[in-house]
Amino acid sequence: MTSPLARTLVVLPALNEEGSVGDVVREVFAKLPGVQCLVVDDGSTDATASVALQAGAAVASLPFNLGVGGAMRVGFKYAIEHGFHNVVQVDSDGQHDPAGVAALVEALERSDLVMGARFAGEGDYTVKGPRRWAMVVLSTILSRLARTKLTDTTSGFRASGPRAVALFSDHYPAEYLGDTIESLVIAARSGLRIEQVPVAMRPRAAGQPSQNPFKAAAYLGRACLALVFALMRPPIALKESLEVGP
Ligand SMILES: Nc1nc2c(ncn2[C@@H]2O[C@H](COP(=O)(O)OP(=O)(O)O)[C@@H](O)[C@H]2O)c(=O)[nH]1
Ligand SMILES: [Mg+2]
Repeated sequence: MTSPLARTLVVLPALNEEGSVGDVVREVFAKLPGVQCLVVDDGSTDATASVALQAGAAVASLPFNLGVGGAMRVGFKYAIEHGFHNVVQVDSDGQHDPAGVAALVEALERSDLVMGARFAGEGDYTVKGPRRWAMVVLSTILSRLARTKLTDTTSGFRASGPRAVALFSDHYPAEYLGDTIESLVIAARSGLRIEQVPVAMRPRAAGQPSQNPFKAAAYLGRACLALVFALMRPPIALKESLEVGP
């Protein structure tokens, strides 16, 4: 295990993605030589697990739906048990181009958590209306907390280096919405270095999104509430071996 990609585990949280997960896994292997791939099948009722296995991924099948946060916690623990240094989360619906993973992993040389940001110049992914405004509010608050400019705080396209993997394997929030907003709050307050890198977004390849525009606006309203609750919790101390210098 030498190149950074060989020390990287790509984790795909998946809920009923039989129509796209196989292609995403194959694309990950084709575009990222040396990388390994874990699909966390979160209580799917379709053929997600067998399609992912056939495409060559390792598959963890959860007995019932835990949500993206719980699924990612499985991914972080798997990474530690199998000696991976980095974890990159990629959607299994094809919206994230695996080609972007290389830039995220490269940025892990200087940061602990790297966010793939959709509004930083790449691609043509746009969001309008209340969802956009809620995103601006979240970005402003979280950018301050993280001491770096973050424009896409709910992005699921993100890379974690060794310190973030260790922190998240024990503390990745499994509550509703915790996987996006609260995980950033936890990372920032534990002193991890966070940065964002621009990525392109594509339309979902198959299946159903978990949200329509109305649900999306409500989602972001609740995300703001989740931020308030996350800020009310006491910070988590890093284990000594992981502590960040002064
Ligand atoms: N493990 C897990 N994955 C989920 C769940 N809900 C959605 N996902 C996955 O998370 C990713 C993003 O979900 P999606 O519905 O596309 O959200 P959107 O891109 O924000 O519209 C996809 O890979 C989904 O399969 C869940 O409850 N558990
Ligand atoms: Mg999607």
